[in-house]
Amino acid sequence: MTATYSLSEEQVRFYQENGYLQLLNVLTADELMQARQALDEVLEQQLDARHDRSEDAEYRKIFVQKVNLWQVSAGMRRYVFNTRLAEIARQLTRANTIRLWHDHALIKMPGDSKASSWHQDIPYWPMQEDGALSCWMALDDVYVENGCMAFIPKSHKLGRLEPINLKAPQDLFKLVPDEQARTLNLDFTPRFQPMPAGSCTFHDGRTFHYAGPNQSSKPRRAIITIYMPDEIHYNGNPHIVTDDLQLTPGATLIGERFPILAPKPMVATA
Ligand SMILES: O=C(O)CCC(=O)C(=O)O
Repeated sequence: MTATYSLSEEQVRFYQENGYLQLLNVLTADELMQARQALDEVLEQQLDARHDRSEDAEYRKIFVQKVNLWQVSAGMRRYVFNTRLAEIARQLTRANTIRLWHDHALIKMPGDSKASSWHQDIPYWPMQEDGALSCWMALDDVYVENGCMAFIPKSHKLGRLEPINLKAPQDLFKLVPDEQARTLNLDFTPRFQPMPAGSCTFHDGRTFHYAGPNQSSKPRRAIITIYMPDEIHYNGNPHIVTDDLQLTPGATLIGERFPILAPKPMVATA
């Protein structure tokens, strides 16, 4: 997984302006097959509470969520350490270095499926700075009816709002100050992101996003890799990924639990 993905300056600008970007067919057919296989194998395993967030039946209607699978599966580690994806994250954020925050698999099961309500990610992450971003990789073809992602362009410019309770949805849009919406000229029409398997979207942790219920007859599988640009500091809030680390507020999120996935490129010297 080393070949680079050629990103245009226009795509980088689109991401910076709108807070998300869709990229089609980023994985090769082999990489897609390996990622599906790795995920399906890990779903057979009994995972402890540090890796399994789907113990609650109501939550499972939204999605089955498994966290930091790179730590429990060689195949998932190969996927998460994909330098091509991390390098895209580095370019989109214009960062020097990209580190892993965590990965998670979100599987929307068919049947009694619920929407992933409109939310931002950053309010749930214990980070002092903004800028962390997600790569949402479709392992199945996704479309509106099985729960593809949707975004609100430019909503990242609103900054951090209050965290929404995903199980008892509040209306995220009610939290938006009218004046800010006017100043930013926000258009709240959702931009749905249907795409074939092996394609992905990147979104900033502040961008409003949503996925509808899975109304198809098959699971909708996605692997999300969350990247941190440059130095991000711990803000002291609880989180499944940091709870066992006894970090002090202000600590930099570095070290083997937050590995560098895209290093600062070497500058050629004369
Ligand atoms: O996949 C979903 O249903 C929601 C994804 C999401 O909220 C995220 O990747 O932050």
